[in-house]
Amino acid sequence: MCGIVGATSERRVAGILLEGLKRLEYRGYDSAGVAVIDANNELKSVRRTGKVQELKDAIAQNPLDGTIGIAHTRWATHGGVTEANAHPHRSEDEIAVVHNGIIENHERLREELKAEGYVFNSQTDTEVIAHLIHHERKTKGDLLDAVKSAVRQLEGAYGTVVMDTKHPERLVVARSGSPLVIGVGIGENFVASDQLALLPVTRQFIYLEEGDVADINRTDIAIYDTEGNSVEREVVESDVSYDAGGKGQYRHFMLKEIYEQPIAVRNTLEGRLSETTVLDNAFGENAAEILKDIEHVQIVACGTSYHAGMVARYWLESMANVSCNIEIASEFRYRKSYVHPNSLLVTISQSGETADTLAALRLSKELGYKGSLTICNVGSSSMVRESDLAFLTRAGAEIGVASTKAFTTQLTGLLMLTLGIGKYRGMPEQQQEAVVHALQALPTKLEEAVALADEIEELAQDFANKDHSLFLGRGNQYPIAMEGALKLKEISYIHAEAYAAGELKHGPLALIDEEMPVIVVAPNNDLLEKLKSNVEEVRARGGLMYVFADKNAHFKSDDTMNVLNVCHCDEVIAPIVYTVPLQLLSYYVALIKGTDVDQPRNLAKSVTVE
Ligand code: HGA
Repeated sequence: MCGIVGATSERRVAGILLEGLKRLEYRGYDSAGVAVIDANNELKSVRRTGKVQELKDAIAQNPLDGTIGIAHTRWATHGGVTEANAHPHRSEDEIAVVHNGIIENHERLREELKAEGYVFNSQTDTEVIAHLIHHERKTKGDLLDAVKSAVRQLEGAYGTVVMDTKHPERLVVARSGSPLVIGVGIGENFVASDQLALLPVTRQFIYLEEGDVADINRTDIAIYDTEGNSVEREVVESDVSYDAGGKGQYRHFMLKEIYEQPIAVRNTLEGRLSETTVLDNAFGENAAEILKDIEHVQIVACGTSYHAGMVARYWLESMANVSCNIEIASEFRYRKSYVHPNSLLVTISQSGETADTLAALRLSKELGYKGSLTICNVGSSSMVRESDLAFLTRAGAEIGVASTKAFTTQLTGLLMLTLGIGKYRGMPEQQQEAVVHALQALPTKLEEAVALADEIEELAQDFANKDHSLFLGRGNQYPIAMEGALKLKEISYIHAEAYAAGELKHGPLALIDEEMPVIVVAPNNDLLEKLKSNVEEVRARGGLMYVFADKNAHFKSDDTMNVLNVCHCDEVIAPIVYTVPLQLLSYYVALIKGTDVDQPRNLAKSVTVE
């Protein structure tokens, strides 16, 4: 999603801003821009569609010389991908604005501002912010007052940074529904939508809260809450490490992150298990106070995280003896749902800033949940800060847009949550211990799964010129089939659908022919025989199958079936283990097709707009 960087310093800031944008590139974007106020007190800006590198090249030709500036990577929501729609947007060559989010009442504001004589140069919702602030500043005189008054008129979501030639030493920023963090420097200060952008210049951060407006110059930071009161916000020292060039020996971040899964999961487990069960405080201090009373779990998530939640439903109902619903956040937040007594709301998000999931979490506060828990990879995120309980996945920074290690560590956390709730709901001790042992074996099993890479690379050749594919699974492997299909779609652009294998005969069998490869996830569980019947249904219709099977499941390769043997593992961790070969398949297919693996077209990493 969009990225924001801003800086006010004694030194020139263009280099800092561009490096910040580079570090946010992984989030996905379609255009980028920088604006500075130069020594003649003039606004200078450069914008480009395409990659940050193109913006960098353009600025190398015509250097931007200023000690205060703002920069943006845009993922278009309103208006096409054009230079004119790229941020920063300007008003009367005095105000410049960058914005993440969506202004829902932009049409009405646009008409009102046009009536005041403002001329619009873009189709974006963002441009109304620039003109509105300019309009307010004309009457109020001061930039801070103008921004405060303008944001009161905005409906929707924004993280915005504003610069004004009439106040050339200040950045005024506002946050509502889209994250912003202030980077505290020595004799210089910064702002960004994600601390990763600022790690080369500072490790001291202030996380703005919802409704905050801040007035920042080189030496001072003043913050005001929604009521306009001056407030103090804690300065936090970040321990995040992120090497922007850090693909190591790997060709893509995605491949690196697939290979990192054994270690990522080891980190997820560390210090959180006893010999017999999970420790309550894995979910936060006093977690037991909430977990012990839980009678129902409502999971809310989007995309890959939603698939993790789907697997968790199988685990929670079958082992923790607790009922569980799972819903896509964008649906949940706009429907009136029934809240069971003593319900726990579980949100799942890599970034902890996913707009729809965050909105669902906020909504849940009014709905009478017993408590909320987030499964999240970013400790400083809004979701972690706003949930009663949090389980940090410790996957490390995930840069590839297509989620890999975030997903397997989420699953690991959710299996631990099954223990965390199950132990209060009569889950037999022996069963808890068995899950603990399976979890302890998981990193090694993931190493074995990753070692299938060469075989899968070969298999991938068969998919490169296919347009469609079908993924099948049963039970808790059905969501894994869905995740496999999502990965293939995301990075190779091959149309992929997943079905619970028992559903085949209710429609999708009509699609089967030799042009439609069928990928089957087949661990050795009690649904294996049922799955084998489904495989025969495909074979009888001339389908070509790729079966990812437990070596004890006795599938044999032949003319219509390619079998890839996956290591034998405990059934309870099989969904996590079988994820890896499917990730590798989509990676190698994308590689052969030559798509942009780490930044697939039209997609963004942290989806901070609804
Ligand atoms: N609505 C703005 C910003 C979009 C955004 O935040 N994307 O992540 C635009 O379309 O330019």
